[in-house]
Amino acid sequence: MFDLEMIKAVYSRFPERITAAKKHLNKPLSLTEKILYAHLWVGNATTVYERGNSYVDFAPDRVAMQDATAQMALLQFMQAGRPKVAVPSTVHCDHLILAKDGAKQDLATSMEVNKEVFDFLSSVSDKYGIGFWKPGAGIIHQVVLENYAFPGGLMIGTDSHTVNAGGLGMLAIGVGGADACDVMAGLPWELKFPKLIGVKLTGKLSGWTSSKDVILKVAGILTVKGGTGAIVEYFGEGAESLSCTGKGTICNMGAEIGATTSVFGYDSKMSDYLKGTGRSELASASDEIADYLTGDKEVYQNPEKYFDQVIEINLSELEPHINGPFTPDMAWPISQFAQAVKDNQWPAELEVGLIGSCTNSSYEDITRAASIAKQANDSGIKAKSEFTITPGSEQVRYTVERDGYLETFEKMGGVVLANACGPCIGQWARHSSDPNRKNSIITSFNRNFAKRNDGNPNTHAFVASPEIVTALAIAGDLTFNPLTDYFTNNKGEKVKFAEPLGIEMPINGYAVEDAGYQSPAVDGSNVVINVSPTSNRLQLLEPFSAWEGQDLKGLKLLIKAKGKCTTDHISMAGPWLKFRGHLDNISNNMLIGAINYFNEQPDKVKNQFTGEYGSVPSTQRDYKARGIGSIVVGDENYGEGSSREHAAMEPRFLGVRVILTKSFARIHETNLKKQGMLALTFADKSSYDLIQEDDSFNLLGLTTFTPNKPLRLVINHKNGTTDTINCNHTYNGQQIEWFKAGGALNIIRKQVLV
Ligand code: MIC
Ligand code: SF4
Repeated sequence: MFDLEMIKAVYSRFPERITAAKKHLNKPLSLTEKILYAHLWVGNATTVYERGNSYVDFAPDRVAMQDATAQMALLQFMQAGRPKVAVPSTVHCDHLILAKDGAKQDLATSMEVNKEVFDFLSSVSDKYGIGFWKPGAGIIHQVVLENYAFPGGLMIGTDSHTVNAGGLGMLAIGVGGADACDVMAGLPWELKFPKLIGVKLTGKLSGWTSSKDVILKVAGILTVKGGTGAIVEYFGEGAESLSCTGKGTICNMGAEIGATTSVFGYDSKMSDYLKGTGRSELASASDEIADYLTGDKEVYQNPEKYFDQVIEINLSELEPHINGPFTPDMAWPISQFAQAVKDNQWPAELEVGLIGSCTNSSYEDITRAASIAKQANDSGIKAKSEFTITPGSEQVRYTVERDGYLETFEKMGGVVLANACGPCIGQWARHSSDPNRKNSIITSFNRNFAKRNDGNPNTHAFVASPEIVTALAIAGDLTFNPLTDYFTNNKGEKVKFAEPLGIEMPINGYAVEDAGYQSPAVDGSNVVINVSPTSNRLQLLEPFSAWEGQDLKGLKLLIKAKGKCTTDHISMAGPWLKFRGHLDNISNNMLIGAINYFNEQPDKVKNQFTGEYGSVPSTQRDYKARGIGSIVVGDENYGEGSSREHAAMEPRFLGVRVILTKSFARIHETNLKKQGMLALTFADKSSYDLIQEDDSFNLLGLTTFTPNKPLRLVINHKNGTTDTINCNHTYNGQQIEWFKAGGALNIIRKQVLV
């Protein structure tokens, strides 16, 4: 399945390109720089790229897509007019799978409900030469780690947690479907040359502390936007002591700090993992160029000199952490957590513990959590909370079942769910009497935004390592600290948990009967792709219209969003996932989670023509019908979270012209540009306060739209006064062309036609 020849070809370029880059820059290089310079589209570096400023074209080695985003990516690719994908690509069916009764039943139901979409993805994959991982095969990032990730590689994926592959020394970056479409069409992929954050790990993990705690701690330090525009590179003796899958966990959740990606240098743990997952030849190939697959010694010895920011964490002193609720960066060392629960009056009763997901379902994670579950079983007690396990891949599931660990969880009262995203993405049919009840859950997943897991805004979701989740689920109590507190066994005795014990990789090796892979047709030209015009799940795309060539006048305010506005607020997942291939239908969820600044309510905005309050999508549809464009105003880090480009395509489709915010999350900003939208920021953040509910706007300067030159926005208030402000943008020349053409895809299409 994995393409050793391709990887060897990539490796053969490393020595020359990296040596040339070092000479060019006249300094030692971090791993991040090595990988980037080895993947420049133009070959050797021709200028000095300014970190955080220069847009650079790269040539990624692979593309990975998951079912919920692949639909839009592939609908766009179908318009690009190419017979086959230009780089190895895969599709993974994982997000559309329900979590309700248990793996077997849920998988069967999901295959039936989503048949049309899975058939579409399978036939498009077949036609265009894309590897297809069937429902049940596993979660994209775990499958990629086991099969495709390689040290020194550059990959893009249509999911923000693509970054997981950094655990195997790869620069793996989450993007929107339009970016994936370009790369599959054989075009370069553009990224602003990142800033570099170095994280030096000293000491060694022990006891209850695990890799998850490293990233929970880092999230607390950097916050959800601290990594924006940067790649985080981990190094130091502590890094070398972490298992490869543990490194994957750290990189995976690095998406939560907004980092472009995170990476570890190639080491013996990675080599062991490659060998353990049937890739010994790749391990030897990596060994041969090992020096090029990690940062230079001088860089790691004097990190302050070479990184833009350096963080140091001593693993020997690191405490287990619990992060949340409602945001992944609210970090609590476990010793302070019980007090925080009390002080904030979070519900102390723990209703559900959920382990697994793309970030924490390795053999090591499962064995560590199972060592805790076993202690409950040995004490004759069951978990007080509900408890679920989502394995990351069929290979992991099969192996842990063979080795008896799933049975351990089941004995404790756990339910094994399908190898899929399930509850992590709101595909969770939670058994609850009241969908608005205030309650607490804890997961080993990544994200805990309001409503994410079960759609209930009052579910307080916390994030911790699988072993901490397991212990708390057994106690049924959020304030339980397994390091110091006692639980009661079936004899009424007070007992303390022994520390978790894990096994990095299965002693008898990984095994699987049917991994769930389908290879594409050798010649796909005869494969026909059917999309029914009456389908409510899939809709072929119509090109967006080009810019009208003039300034935008008379725009209305659609919504001024207050506070956190993640992609989950802009285009909610859960029940809406089913419309990810149907732009018109999914547009009915546009911004329904965003809080209206003027009334503090979601999905209730004023229609400036009728004066009535209605839902955001219906109000915007009314503006569209009247031929009036609009503006969405946002706060800081607008669009954080997912890579889903629906959050950009929906406003584009419904006629919003400008998104004006205090700041953007990277992937979302690019997605907006790709779709021909204007993503602008307040030159002076306090101008956010000038925006009033009945405002109309004129956006000026578009006829001379140039890089680094602000645009002017005239704000006409209802009382007849006006304010004029500067709006910054980060469009380069190429991106301005996207805007003018009405979207990047219109340009590709034109190139194909000539
Ligand atoms: C997520 O974790 O939010 C998702 C669901 O995996 C998304 C992708 C999506 O919205 O389909 C992501 O992280 O990019
Ligand atoms: Fe799936 Fe959750 Fe991982 Fe996203 S974070 S890929 S929804 S398991």
